[in-house]
Amino acid sequence: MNTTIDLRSDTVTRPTPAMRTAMAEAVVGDDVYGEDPTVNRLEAKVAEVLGKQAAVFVPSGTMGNLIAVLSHCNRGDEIILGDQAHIFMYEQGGSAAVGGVHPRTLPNRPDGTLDLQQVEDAIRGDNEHYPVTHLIALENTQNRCGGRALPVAYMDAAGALAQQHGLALHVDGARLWNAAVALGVVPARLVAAADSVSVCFSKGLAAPVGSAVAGSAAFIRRARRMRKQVGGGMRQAGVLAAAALVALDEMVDRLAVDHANARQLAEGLAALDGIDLAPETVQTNIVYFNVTLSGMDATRLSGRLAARGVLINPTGARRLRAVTNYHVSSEDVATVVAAVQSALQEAAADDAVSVAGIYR
Ligand code: TLP
Repeated sequence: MNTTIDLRSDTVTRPTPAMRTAMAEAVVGDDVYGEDPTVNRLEAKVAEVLGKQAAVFVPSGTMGNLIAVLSHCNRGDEIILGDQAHIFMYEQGGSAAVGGVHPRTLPNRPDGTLDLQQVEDAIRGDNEHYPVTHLIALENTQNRCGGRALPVAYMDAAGALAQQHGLALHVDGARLWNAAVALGVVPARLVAAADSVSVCFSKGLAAPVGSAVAGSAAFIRRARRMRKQVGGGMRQAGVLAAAALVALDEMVDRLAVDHANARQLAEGLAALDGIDLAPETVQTNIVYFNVTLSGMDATRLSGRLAARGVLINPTGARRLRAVTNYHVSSEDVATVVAAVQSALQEAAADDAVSVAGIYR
């Protein structure tokens, strides 16, 4: 029996009973030969859901982004992306390290978008001093901006800008499902203007493993070659694709529950002395907050919460991130708020004791 409430990420979600059954019963074959019927079914379904010609199944979101960038760009080309983008922050600089692709970062605005005027200004002219700008990448939802959903009109405008300048647009849609649910649109509409999209099944949708990249048929042929090159060609991967199919069929609409729980958490935390957060900015399942209590920092608060059975990661000196997910209920959220309050009160009491100690 697991009594820990784990808000470190939605990546911690475990497969549902329906997924385990589907995995056990999956019809499989060698996917590198294109012979796994379950993988083929998943790829066709992902392409359809995202409104693209084709898709390729990959082990992780990181690999999906990497092969997408590598399939768009040659060595020395430049990608324009946000300074808070997962591709820039959390992928070990893979597109530069593996693909020789030069990152040109622009500040993400608090709502997760890039200023499209700044994007346009950053596009390089034809000058032999410069790398060749080839790609714009957006992230929807934008994780480090608090899981903000970038709206359809913005996505369309970014796509139009890319097209006008002969660039490609890639969307890191690890949580595109969350964005679609929060905005009340189908995923395909959100990425209609994108040339490629990566999506994940193993985060909010609770599948154990797996992501996909979608785009034109020609682009996905290149991406498939890149996947093989970086060691992502899987064999009887249908056991994983089977869980991803269940994820798409059964787990997308329920993300609204995670979003409601995140809002409840944000409102509960915002009411506490020593916590700073604007609950109205919480749109999906990610809640960033700052601890302002003097003498307390994010690592210490995280430690005190762990001692109370609540796991929340520090993401900065005073900043923490809590991610609601399939295993976290509304009652759990109430428990988490109470645990944060008690951790802060205990810290304040300890502080009072040590101050008293100084003057004794
Ligand atoms: N994000 C993880 C950590 O790496 C930060 C998390 O806990 O949120 N794109 C986005 C927007 C992501 O948030 C992540 C994972 C990925 C790509 C990478 O996916 P995986 O972990 O499957 O490689």
